[in-house]
Amino acid sequence: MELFNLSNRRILVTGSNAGLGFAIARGLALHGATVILNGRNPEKLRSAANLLRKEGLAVEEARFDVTNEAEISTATRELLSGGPIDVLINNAGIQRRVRLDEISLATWSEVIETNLTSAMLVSREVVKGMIARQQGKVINICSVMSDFARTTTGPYTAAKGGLKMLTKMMCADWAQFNIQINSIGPGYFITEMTQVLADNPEFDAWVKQRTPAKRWGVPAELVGAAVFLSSDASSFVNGQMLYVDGGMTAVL
Ligand code: GCO
Repeated sequence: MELFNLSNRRILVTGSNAGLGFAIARGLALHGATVILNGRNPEKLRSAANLLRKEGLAVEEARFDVTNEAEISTATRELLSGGPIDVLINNAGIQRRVRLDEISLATWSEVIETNLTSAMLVSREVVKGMIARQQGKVINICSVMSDFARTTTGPYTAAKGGLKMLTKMMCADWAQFNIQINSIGPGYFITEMTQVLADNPEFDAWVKQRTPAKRWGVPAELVGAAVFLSSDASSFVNGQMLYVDGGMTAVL
C-alpha cells in the first residue's frame, strides 16, 4: 500500500478543468493526493474545482496560461509559497486539424507552444523546488501520436513526438536530483476534444478496428498509470513512456 500512497503528495495538473486532465486530477485526488487544477478560464476552473470539492476531495486552483512565461512564473511562486509541488503533470494540449499544405504559421505555432513548449516552461519553474528538495516527479501526457502520424494532425504529431524526446531530455538533466520524469501515451479516448471524431461513424469504426481492445478508452482508465508514476512505486523508472492505448501501438 505504501508504495502507491499519494496522501502526502501535492500534484499540479496543467489543462485540468476538462478532458483527460480533469479525469487524471480527480483520480489522483480520489487516491488521496491534493490536486491543483489549472486552466486559463477562471469560471471553468472554479466550476471544475467545485465538482471535486463536492466530492470531498482536496483541490486547489491555479489560473495561468501555460504558454505565458510571466504568468507561469507568478503562479508557480504563489503555489510554492503554499508548500512544495511534489508532482507536475504536463497535460495541457489542443488540437487543430488541417492538412500541412494548408496550415498557417499561427496555427502551427499555437499548437507547438501549447502542447510542447508549455511543458518545458512549466517544468523549468516547478522543478527548481524539486531540485532544492532532491525529490520530485514530472509526467508528460504524450499520445500514440508521439510515434505515429495521422493525416491533418501536423503540429500535434510534431509536438507529441517532441514531448516524448523532451521526457528523455528532462531525465538526462534532472534524474540526478532524484526526480523521475516519465510519459503517459494515451490511445484514443472520448473527451470534449475527440467527441467530433467519435461522432463520425467512419472514424469511430476505424478506432475500434485499429485498437486491439476494440473500443475507445474511458478517461478514468489513465488514472492507474498516473498513480504509479506519481508514487514511490516508480522510484527507479525514468525517461519512459507508458502507453495506455488498448494495445494500439503494439500492432499494425
Ligand atoms: C485528434 C487526435 C487526438 C487523439 C490522440 C490519440 O483529436 O485528432 O488524433 O486527440 O485522440 O492523439 O492519443
